[in-house]
Order: sequence, then structure tokens, then C-alpha cells
Amino acid sequence: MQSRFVCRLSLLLVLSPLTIAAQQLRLTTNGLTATANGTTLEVTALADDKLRVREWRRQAPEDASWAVLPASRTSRVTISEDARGFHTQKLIVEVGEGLSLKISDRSGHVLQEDAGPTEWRDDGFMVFKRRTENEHFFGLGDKPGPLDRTGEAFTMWNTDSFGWQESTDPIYKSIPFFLGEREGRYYGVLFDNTWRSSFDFGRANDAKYSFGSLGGPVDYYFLYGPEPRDVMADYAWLTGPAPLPPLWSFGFQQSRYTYSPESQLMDVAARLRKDKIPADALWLDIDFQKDNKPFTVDPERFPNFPQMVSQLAKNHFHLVVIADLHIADKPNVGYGPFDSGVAGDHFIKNPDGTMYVGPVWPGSSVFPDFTRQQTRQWFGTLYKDFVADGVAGFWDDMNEPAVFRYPSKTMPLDVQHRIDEPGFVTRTTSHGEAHNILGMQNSRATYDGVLALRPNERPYVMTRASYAGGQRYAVTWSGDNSSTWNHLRMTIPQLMNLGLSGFSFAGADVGGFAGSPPADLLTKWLELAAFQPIDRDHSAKGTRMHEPWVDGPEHEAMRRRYIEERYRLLPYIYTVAEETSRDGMPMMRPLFMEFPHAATDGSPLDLVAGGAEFMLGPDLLVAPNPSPEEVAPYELHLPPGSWYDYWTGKRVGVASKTQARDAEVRDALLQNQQILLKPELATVPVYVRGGVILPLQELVQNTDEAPNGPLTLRVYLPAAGEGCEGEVYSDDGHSLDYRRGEFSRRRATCSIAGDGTVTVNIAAAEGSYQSQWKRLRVEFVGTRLEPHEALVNDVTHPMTMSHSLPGVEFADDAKAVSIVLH
Ligand code: NBV
Repeated sequence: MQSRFVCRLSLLLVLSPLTIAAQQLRLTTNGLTATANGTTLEVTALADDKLRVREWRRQAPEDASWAVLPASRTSRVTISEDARGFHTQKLIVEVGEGLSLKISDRSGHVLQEDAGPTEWRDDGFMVFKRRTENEHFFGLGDKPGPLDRTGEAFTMWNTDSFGWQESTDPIYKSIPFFLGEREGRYYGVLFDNTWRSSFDFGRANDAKYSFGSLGGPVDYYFLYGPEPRDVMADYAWLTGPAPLPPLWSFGFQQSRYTYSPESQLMDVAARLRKDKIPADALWLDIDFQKDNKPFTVDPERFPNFPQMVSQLAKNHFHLVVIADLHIADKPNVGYGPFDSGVAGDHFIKNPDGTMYVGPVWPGSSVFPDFTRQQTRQWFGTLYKDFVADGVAGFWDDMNEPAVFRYPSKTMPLDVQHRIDEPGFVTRTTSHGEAHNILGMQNSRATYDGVLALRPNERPYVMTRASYAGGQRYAVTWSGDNSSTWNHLRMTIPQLMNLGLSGFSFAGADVGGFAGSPPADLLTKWLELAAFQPIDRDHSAKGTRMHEPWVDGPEHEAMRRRYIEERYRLLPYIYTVAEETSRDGMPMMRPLFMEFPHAATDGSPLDLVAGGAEFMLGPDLLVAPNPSPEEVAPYELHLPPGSWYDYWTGKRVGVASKTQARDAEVRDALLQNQQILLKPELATVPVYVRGGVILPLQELVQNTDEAPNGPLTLRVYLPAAGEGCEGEVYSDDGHSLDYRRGEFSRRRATCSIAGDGTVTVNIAAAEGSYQSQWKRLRVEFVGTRLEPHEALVNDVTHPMTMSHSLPGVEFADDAKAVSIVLH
């Protein structure tokens, strides 16, 4: 710290201060500092397209972060001096009167500009930015409501929100990151402040947007696109990408509050296998514990816990168990987590130094002080027995933290947290500062603890509450949703916004948590969730059962068909997941992410297309009914390009006339393709882009099972003269060896010659993992040729039909191979 300060001072001496009105502007090698009326503004270029902005009165706040990686915070690029500020290779930064900040691209397009000086209010503040007429905003984590946050205001305060509805705010998570779109250019802002904070995207005044907080620093990061994909990569660079989860977690997961006793859980497992509903995971909720005490097992209802876990594992089920963060306040009864926690002084305290005690599921409870590294390390050791028993994953619930009986649903603001953490000044702070990060630090303790106990295995942790950067430790879900058609619809914008906020690995309780879904709703939900990142069926106590078979064979058949399709698509799903873990691209993505310039006015395509369509990875477009309870036909809007129906393989026709009533959007729509779809209970329409190569496998009942057949690379032919591409990633599915190069990535391209000849080139496998695939099948969708044979590395092979599609199958040795069809 000290040495950097000294070095900065010496730089200040060599560069001459500029004076704008009554303010001083000093340039440093990587940014500027400006002061006026006792306020200081500091802009640091972390990279050519990434800035950090801080502002303070009196003295500079502590320079520390829970969200941003230390390496990203300390990274710097050299800047060039301008009359009013500086520029990098990508951005121009200007400071005007009243410390007003303006950021433009190098062609002078303004990306963000202050709408007035920062307003300081007691310990808090509010920052105002100009909003252009068509500026749109996305992200902010799990907040319900439409994909576009424009015209709305939001609060960041992690809250246990059982039965939340579309207008409920705040709910569980605080992810103060948003993606902005201004005239077709995208940028991101991470407002790194853990206190209760707020965002207003043109609600109070549509010419402005603002963000501020009740305490803590003005500290935000500006991430420049211009493409939305660039912003996602920037955010992953800044806060760290989500690590790749184990393969089994992309299978179907069955949960309930609570399967108990043991026989009920085993019956569910047996029925899944008997009914041939592919599945990989079962979940145990709080009633498997003794008196709801975390880290215990009820010996009466689960008398053979270790044997049960291994029995499930033999049957290829991974068991995930809940372990809430609160520790029952039970001294002198041999409850280890309490006794060792007290001995290590690990619990949060009242201002008078006594332990803070609050009521939760086990009754009176105490709460680990997760802002201390030692406390997290201790908490991580509590998983030892579960890990020894072979429990595969852990579920961190109630970590907002939820506390019963208080109207605030959490602990009083004056409880004391100790921050004892590398990179931070060691100090005590109030709950006001620590509240929003407690869930994140709880999941960090779980992740690190489980990793320490099983050092080369990927920990699987699901958390309810979190903060920006929390994707480094856990996947998430949308909490206590309800069994209604509207909640099914809301899964789409909510999971997309989570994905845009770093939490790509997210799901919503399938079937809805609160309430009992009618049969049709549960069927539709199970169908749709097959295309969402996490497919976990879960339900509350006292509601009717939710398992796929509960509504009789007809419904079960429809539900099974979708779960099966998810398993066929696993090579693709896993390939997309691996991309997330590298460059932050969400698995479930808005159309604008793949087609940022499809609408002629540059506006995000999703806003034109009605909001229910989404992409699963780059290739699949899922188009559920935007009003899922309605039976009237609805419009499908396909982005430009050629498209195929995933289910039939047929090329999708292009509608000749637009149906848009609104003249303003008609222009944009004209470019896009519209089709009317008739909703059917048994169908979720899915489309595949022409020009992609989609990896698929034969059906399996779980991810341990080796598919009985080749890896299929399904080539969806592009228009003549255009090419196509695709890839498939695989590894052992569970260890961390992939980080040391033990993976296999296969890239493929195709081209069509003028005479219709199709050539597919599959490159040699990258990485040292010996993929399980010993045979490949290259399959063609959309070819007008009807060949009986194809050339595989110049050797003639017969064409065969599978799933009504022509293809060629051959032995694969992971070397480069070319297939010619003519
Ligand atoms: O642990 C019980 C539930 C859990 O099933 C749910 O998924 C969580 O969101 N938990 C909340 C506490 C009780 C909710 C009524």
C-alpha cells in the first residue's frame, strides 16, 4: 500500500496540474485525479477498455473489494494526456466543471456522462448519469420483472422473500452490475459498494439514471464493449468467471422440502430409474437434520446415512444436502459446530460483545462471522463428515442472512462483524456494511472448505444469497418462487438477467416452490427447464408432490421426452457451460447477445421480439409462449439468417409480411422473420441456426453412463456460399485436471461449394484428455443432396439414416478428419 502511494506522489510531481474552472486536474501515468470544493475524483485505467472511478470527500476510502479480483484492481495501462483528461487505446475520459465525468469511445460517441455532481447525503451519496432516449439496461442479478430494467428503480439488500412476486424488490441477491446499451454500443457498470444501495434507470426522471448508497465508497467500474459479449468478458476478467461445475449437475435434479424418511428418498430414486426418467441428483432439505440443526443427520429418519449415500452413488445419483449458515445455539449437548465455533470465537457479536442470537429453523441460533478468513476456514471444516460419506454437493440457504421474527427479516444493523481478511484493513464494522456480502462469504467458506477436503474435485455449491463476484464460489437459484404460470414465464427474464450478472449457472425451482402446480403447468415447466442451465425440480412442504410421474402416464411421457432431450444435448450444454467458465458468456442468453445489430435502429432485439425467446448457447433459440397460460397463437421472431426447427429438422419459412402494429418497430421487424406458433402442451418450439454444428449424444439415464453410440456432429447447413462451425468440449466431468490441459476440444467447420458439395473439416482434438468418444457420426440437416455415400478422409463410407437424418459414421482417433458429401 505504502509503496504505491509514494510512487504515485512522485508521478504527480512530474506531470503539470491543469486547472479547469476552480478545480484541479492532475494526470498520472494511468489516470487522473481531480479536486473541486473538497471533493476528489479519481479515474484509473485498468485496461484500455476498463476504468475504475472513485470519488470522495475528506479522505480516500479504504481501497479493498469483495467483488473484484486483486489482480484486476491492480492492473494498469498507460494513458495519453488530453486537454480535459486522457485517452486510452479505446476510451476518451474527460472531466468538466463540477468534476463532471464523460466517457466516450475513440470516435467520440459518448458512452456515459454525468448528469450533475454527485449528491452527498449524510453517510451516503447518489451518482447521476444522463440517459439517452433509447438507452436500455439489463442485469442486476435476480431481481424479478422484465429483462429490460429501464423505467424501474431497485434496491440492493439481500432479503429472504418467500413467495416473491414480479414487483417484489429486493429479493435474495445484491449483484450491483448492469449492462447498458446506448445507440447499439454496450457497456457495463459494476457499482462496488456493499451497503444498502439503489439504482434508478429513468424512473424518477427518464433523462437520467442513477446509483447510490447509504454508506461506503463511490467506487465503480466502467467496462466498455462495444459488443455485449465484450462486456461479459470484461466482467469475468474483473470479478472472475464462474468455475466449471461437474457434468452431473447439468443432468436432471430432483428435490423436495423434504424427502424424509430415508425410504421416501430411496423410493424416488428407484422410481426415476424404473420409469426411465434420466436423472443425476437428489437433494435433501432441512428435515433430514436432527431438529433442523445444520451439519447433523436425524438418526431416526436417516439411520444409515453413509450407506444410503453410497447406495445412491451406486445407482448413479449424486446427493446434495442443505447446510444453512446458522448454527443452533446449543451449548453443552455435544453439538460440534456450536462448541468449536465458540471455542474459536467465530460468531457475530452484539455491540456489547456478547454473541448475537437470533431465531431460525433450529430455534435460537448464532451466526458465523464470515468476513473473517479464519471463520470461513473453520466453517469449511464442518463439511468433513458429509464429504467422507460421499455427499456430492452442498446447498447454502437462508444466507441473506434470514432471521425470524424481526420485521426486517434479518439481524439488527448494529451487530458487529469483524473484517479480518487479506487485502482489507482489519477492523470491526456494522451489519450495514457486511449484510450484502454475508451470503457470498458463506458460499466461499463452503466452496473453499469442500475443495480443501476433496482437493482435486470440483465443489458443487448452490447459494441463495450472494454479491457481485459470488459466481466464483457457487451456482444459484431464484429462491421461493410460486407454482403459477406467471412464475414460469418469469424464469426467462430472471435467469437471463442472472446470467448477465455473472451467475450463468442458475435455475428456478421447477414446478414452483410455493403452491401446487396444476398438471399442465408442471408439464410445461419441466419441458422448458430442460433448456435452462440448472434443471432442478423442487417444492415446498405441504404442497402436492412434483415428481415427473405424479400426473399419470400421459403427462409423464411429455415430461420424460424433454428431460431425455436435455441428456441428448449434454455434449452441447457442457460445451456452452465451459465457455461460460472462460469468458463469462451466459449459457441462457438474450437474443441481443448473439445478434446485437439485428434491429435496424440498433436496439436490443429482445425488446422487439416480445421477451420470452432466449438462446441456449450460441446455437439454439428457444421460443416458449410469452403468455404460457394462453392458447392463442403467438408470434415467433427469428433473428436474421437461416433457421431450422430443432424437432423436425425442417427449414423454417420466412413470413412475408410483418404483423407489427407499431410503426416504430415495424422497420426493425422487417429485417426479422416472423411466424405464428400455435401453443401445444407437448411442445416447446426450439430452432437451430443455419451454419452451426451441434454436438449430440445417444440417450443415457445419467451422466455416468457411457452413451451407446457415437458422438453426433449435426451439421445444419448454411445458405450456399456461407460456412458453418461448431465445437465440442469434454473432460472427465468432475476433477480439476481440465485446468492442467486434460480436456478435449474438437472444432469443426463446413463449407458448401457452388455445385452443392458439402465439406466438413473436423480438426484434431486440442488438449490431452482422451475423449470417451471412439466413433463419430456427422449428420446433415438441410442438404438437398441424397447421397448414398460420403468420403471420410477420401475413403468411401455408406450414408445411414438415424432420427430420420442422413449421416456417416466412422471410427475416430481424435485426429483431423474431412468428410465430403456430393
Ligand atoms: O430449507 C427449506 C426451504 C427450501 O426448501 C427453499 O428452497 C429455500 O428457499 N428454505 C427456503 C427455508 C424455508 C422456506 C419456507
